[in-house]
Amino acid sequence: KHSCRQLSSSISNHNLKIDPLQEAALNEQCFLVDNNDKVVGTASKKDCHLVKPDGSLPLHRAFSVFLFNKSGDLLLQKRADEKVTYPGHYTNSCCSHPIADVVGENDENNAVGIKRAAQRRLNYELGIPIKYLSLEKFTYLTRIKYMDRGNGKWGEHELDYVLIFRDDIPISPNPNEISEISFVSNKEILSYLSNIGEPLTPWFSLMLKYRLKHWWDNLENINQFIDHNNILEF
Ligand code: DMA
Ligand code: MN
Repeated sequence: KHSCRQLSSSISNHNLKIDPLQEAALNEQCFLVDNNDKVVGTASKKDCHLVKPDGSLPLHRAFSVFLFNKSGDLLLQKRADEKVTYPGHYTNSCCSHPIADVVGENDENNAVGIKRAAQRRLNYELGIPIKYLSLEKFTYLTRIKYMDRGNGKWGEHELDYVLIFRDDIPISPNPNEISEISFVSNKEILSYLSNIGEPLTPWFSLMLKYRLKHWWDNLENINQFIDHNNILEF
C-alpha cells in the first residue's frame, strides 16, 4: 500500500503542470547562506527547492511568522494545492524567503530585511493591509536550520528566522497560496492537529515538537527567548 501511494504521487508530480503564478514565483532570487548565515550568493527559488540527484538542496535564508491574536490564539494555514512545495499541508501563519529582487530585504541590521519580507508576504498571502504590519511589531526570536526532501522532487533546506507577531488584524487569504485558515488555542492545538487528517510541514512539525509550547506558554514574556547568536538545529 505504501509503495502504491509513493508511485501515484511521483506520477502526478511529473505530469501535473505547475500553476502559472507559482511557476512565475520560482524565478525569485533567494539568498544562499553558509552554516553561519553569511550570504554566499543568490539562486532562484526553483534551484533552491529542487532536490538534486545526490539528495542535497542549497541552504537558503527564510522566515516563519507565528501570528497570534490578542487572546493568544495562533493562526494556522493550510497551503493551497497550487503550492509547488508541500501543497495541502498545514503549517504556521506565514512563511517565505527574503529575496534579492526587492531592495532592502538583504538588510541584516536587526533582521530588518527579514521583517520587510514578512511584511510583504503577510500582505500577499493573508491580505493583511501593510498599515497593520509595521516593522517594530515583529519580534525576531531565533534562527533554526533544517533540511527536508519533501516529496523527493521539491524540498527545503533553510536557515529560518522565527518571527513572532501579536495583534488583532483583518485577514483575507489569497486562495492561490492558502486554502484554509484557523485560529487555534494553546490548549487545543494538539487535538486540533491530530484530527485534521492532513500532513504538517516539516518545519512546523519540528517547531511544534521542540519549541512552540515553550514559546506559547510564555507569550507575555516572549523576549526572554530572544537568541540572535545561536542557530538551532533539529
Ligand atoms: C518558505 O515558505 C519558508 C519556509 C520557512 C518553509 P513557502 O514555501 O511558503 O514560500 P513561499 O511563500 O515564497 O512560496
Ligand atoms: Mn525555502
